[in-house]
Amino acid sequence: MSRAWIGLGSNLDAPRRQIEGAFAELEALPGTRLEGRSSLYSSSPMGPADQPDYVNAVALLETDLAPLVLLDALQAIEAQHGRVRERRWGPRTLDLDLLLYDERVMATPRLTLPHPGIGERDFVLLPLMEIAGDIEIPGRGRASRLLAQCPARTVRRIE
Ligand code: A4P
Ligand code: MG
Repeated sequence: MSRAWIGLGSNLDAPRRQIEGAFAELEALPGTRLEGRSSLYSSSPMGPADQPDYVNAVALLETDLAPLVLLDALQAIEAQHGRVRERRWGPRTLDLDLLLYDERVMATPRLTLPHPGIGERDFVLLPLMEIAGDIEIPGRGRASRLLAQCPARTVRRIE
């Protein structure tokens, strides 16, 4: 079994419900257990400002699925939530990012590990640290140090 950390985000169509539904769907993936889930967090949008605030959270999975198979599964869940890809960093019903997969480091056209944005995003690092503690991000350093260096700090816990 491998450990995979998933970042969840939504800012359309009842974001909290989208995130709650996604936790249930992650739990139902084949060969996979939902081992942990953070609280829900709210944050101002990174990127275009003319979009609603986001709800973000992080899940820990124990899984038999290989990284690319897991990515396929995450994208299938996004599609079920009616995700439409328009502009970069634009609003979305559900975004599922594969943040970390064991200590794997890779950069391919479809998958980069760790997720390239992980180190600059308070809305990823804070929920991650809630359930992972001061985890080491391969090639980047400790989560607490990355969080201290984050440019904007708008994230807050909502439940
Ligand atoms: N991809 C490569 N590596 C990964 C990985 N580790 N996990 C590829 C997931 N996908 C990965 O992603 C584009 C492609 O990245 C995928 O096809 C996959 O093969 P996408 O989700 O289709 O595109 P995107 O999400 O629109 O673009 P991008 O740059 O990935 O956006 P992000 O990074 O997901 O950011 N503000 C707040 N406050 N909270 C948010 O959650 N999210 C975004 C989206 C913008 N602003 C936000 C938030
Ligand atoms: Mg994404």
